[in-house]
Amino acid sequence: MSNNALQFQEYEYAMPQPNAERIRQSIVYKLIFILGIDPKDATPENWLNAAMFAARDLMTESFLHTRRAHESQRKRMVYYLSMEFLMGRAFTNALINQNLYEPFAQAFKELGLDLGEISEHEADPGLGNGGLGRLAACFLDSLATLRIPAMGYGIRYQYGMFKQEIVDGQQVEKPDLWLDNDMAWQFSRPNKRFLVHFGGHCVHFDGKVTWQPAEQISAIAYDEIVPGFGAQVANPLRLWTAHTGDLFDLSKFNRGDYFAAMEQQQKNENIANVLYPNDDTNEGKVLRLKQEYFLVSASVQDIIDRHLCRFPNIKTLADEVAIHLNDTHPVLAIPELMRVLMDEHHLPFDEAWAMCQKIFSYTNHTLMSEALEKWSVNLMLNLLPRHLDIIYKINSVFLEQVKASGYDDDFVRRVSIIVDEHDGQQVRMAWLAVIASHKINGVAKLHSDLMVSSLFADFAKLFPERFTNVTNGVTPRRWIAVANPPLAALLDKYLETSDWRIHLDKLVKLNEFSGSLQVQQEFADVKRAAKVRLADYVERELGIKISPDALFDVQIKRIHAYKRQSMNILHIVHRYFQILDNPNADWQARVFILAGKAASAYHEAKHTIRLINDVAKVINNDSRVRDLIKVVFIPNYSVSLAQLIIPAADLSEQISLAGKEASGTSNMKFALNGALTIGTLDGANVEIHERVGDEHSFIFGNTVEQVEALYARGYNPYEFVDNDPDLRRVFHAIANGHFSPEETSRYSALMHNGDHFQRYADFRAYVDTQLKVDAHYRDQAAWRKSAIINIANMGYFSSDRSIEDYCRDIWYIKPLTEQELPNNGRG
Ligand code: 26V
Repeated sequence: MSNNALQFQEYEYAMPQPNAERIRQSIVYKLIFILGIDPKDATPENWLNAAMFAARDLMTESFLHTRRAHESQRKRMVYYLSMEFLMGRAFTNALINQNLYEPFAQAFKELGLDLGEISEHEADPGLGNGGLGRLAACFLDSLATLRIPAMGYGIRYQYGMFKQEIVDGQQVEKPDLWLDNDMAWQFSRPNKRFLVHFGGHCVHFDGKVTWQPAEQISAIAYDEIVPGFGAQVANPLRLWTAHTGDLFDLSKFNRGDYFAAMEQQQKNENIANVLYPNDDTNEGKVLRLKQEYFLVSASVQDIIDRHLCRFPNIKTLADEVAIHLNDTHPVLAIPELMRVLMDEHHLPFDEAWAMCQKIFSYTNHTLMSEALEKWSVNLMLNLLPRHLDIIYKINSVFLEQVKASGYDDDFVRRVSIIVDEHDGQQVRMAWLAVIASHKINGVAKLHSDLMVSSLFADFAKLFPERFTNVTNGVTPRRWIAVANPPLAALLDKYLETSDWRIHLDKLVKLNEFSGSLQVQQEFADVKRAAKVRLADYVERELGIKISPDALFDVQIKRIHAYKRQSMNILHIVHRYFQILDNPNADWQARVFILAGKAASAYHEAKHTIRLINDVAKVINNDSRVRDLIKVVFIPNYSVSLAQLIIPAADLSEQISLAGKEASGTSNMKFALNGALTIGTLDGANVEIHERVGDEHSFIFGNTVEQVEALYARGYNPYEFVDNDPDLRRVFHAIANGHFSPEETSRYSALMHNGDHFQRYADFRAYVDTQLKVDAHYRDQAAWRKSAIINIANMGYFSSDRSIEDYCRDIWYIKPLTEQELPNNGRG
């Protein structure tokens, strides 16, 4: 029998029919023989580790089968390049996706352990900032579930997102060494090693260009297995680490300057050290540029290697490969691929360029100018001289075409990749992405429309066919099946099928039950159980007692001025004053829950966190409020915390200034878990509202057009403050130190900051709408009905639908069919 014909089932580890008994044996085996630990001494972490090894064995089978299918079927593949993947914990997700949760739970029970408790010991790898990183993780889940030939590429940062502690009400950042308790979930691939070069200069000779770099570093792969739901397919997420190994600064080493060469080695190993904890400003730091190039250089080399293993000719690359750029962060993949095609495979510019335009596509995730990446020409010249050359060439060919089409000089200047700024010439990465990609998409209808009418208006004139929309989605596996098993059970029961997990549209049948008191009661029980779980956590971790009978009003996301957490606070303070004024009115008890991290240099956002905590301290300790309001800031927001909080929410706060939130994805997760939305007409709120209807969601505030009109006539925040006595009172209380008596001017700047995101303009509509929320909640039957209708109409927001859109409209990729995949009997 040739190697190729080996069947994995021949090996004991394959466990063709995993049952609780075999799983128990496997876990104990791993504990003793892989980890070298005596069961009598094993900690929960050790047990978890052993169980993860046991689960990984089972996934490996699907993974290798998938790889064989990719190799033999030679299907076109998509590579998803992203600087961030916020995967969340892997273990429970893997068990659920492979239909192994029950036998593992049973195996643990037989060992006298509780699976739920043990799985809480897994670290949550925070390899991303927020929405963009979590979207990438949902997409990987959908790609595997839909059997799409796909692979993710990212960086295996040693330190992910910082750990947030709250000390005296303020955010303190601590390093998060998530690899410390490494669960050995990833496969290290020491043979997948590529050199990445930096610096030096270009030599032009005989019509050819060669780049003679000054430094080199190796990228080494780790593969994380991403199991699709149903145990048929598992795709790799390939994460690169930086290793200098025996490679140094070549010139210094050659000069015999050993220590200087070693010093350089130290510096280079920093490349994969830390995730930039910024999602709102582009700082233009050298290390960040190095990280971006490190990712794309290793990935492009790997993609080409993989292609040449399957196909003999580099010229067919564009037929076999799609590369997707998750925002502009991996955009250097464009000049890198051009460089490899031209300098290493000797293709002429035109041919290489035509291939690139077929291969690349790009998603824009923000219109905010602060976050748009630009790199200084000088910096690029020092670090990536050949790439700068290529970018100049791309730009000049492009601008010639634009001129030839009759556009004026001003237009030509506006679309140029290179722009003159006060601090020198800059390369606009988004421009490069648009010029090189055959498709550019926004992430919600409104955002895609604004993208075409504002940021990329000039380009939309040139290439209208390139611009499209793919509304974001979220995976129902993690956001219902893993995060909210009781809700999953309820859906199984009333939909009479479990396959809403892969056909989320099936939720629509729930509409028929929205009026049933029985279903409403069962839903209420599920919701209450989730609220009790969260209340227990809050009491245990923060020592604050909250009642599960109160309305849980939740805003959890990155802290940013445009997301307007401070407007939420304006409402809380307003409500507080109203209760003090009218203590005997029929107030609905509420618990306000907030969580989120602020970029470490973003002072306004950090002040907002402090304000939340200062307000919480005063209100939570004011006995006159009699538990009618509690305010809780939950530290260290993460995917795992989101899984705990979202199922417990009654009300989902989506209150960004219209036009600023590209999509939002927590809005979808909340609605899917039966929370009602209070939100502005921004991002995907618009599409959620379209499906859920006016009666079952609370839309308020200015529209994009009204916001624009306010800016246009010269927005004056005091006009709103002065004309609304309620707002005036709240405003002055906060600004004058009512909540910070020890430092009365603490929030003066936060309140008098020009109100760029128009909190004061939307205040009245917001607080009035909150009263409608109370009224609706008081009618519990009506509220439960609305919650069920929310769930029923979320089918569209599955990330499976988003991925199908990408495959059909952008990547032109087809899934592996059932026949193309060997079945391992666990589907
Ligand atoms: C931006 C930057 C700017 C340069 C420096 C590093 C860095 C790192 C991350 C980002 C990401 C900002 C963009 C982002 O996360 N956008 C969010 O994407 C979500 C998924 O599409 C979307 O739902 C959110 O509305 C959008 O804010």
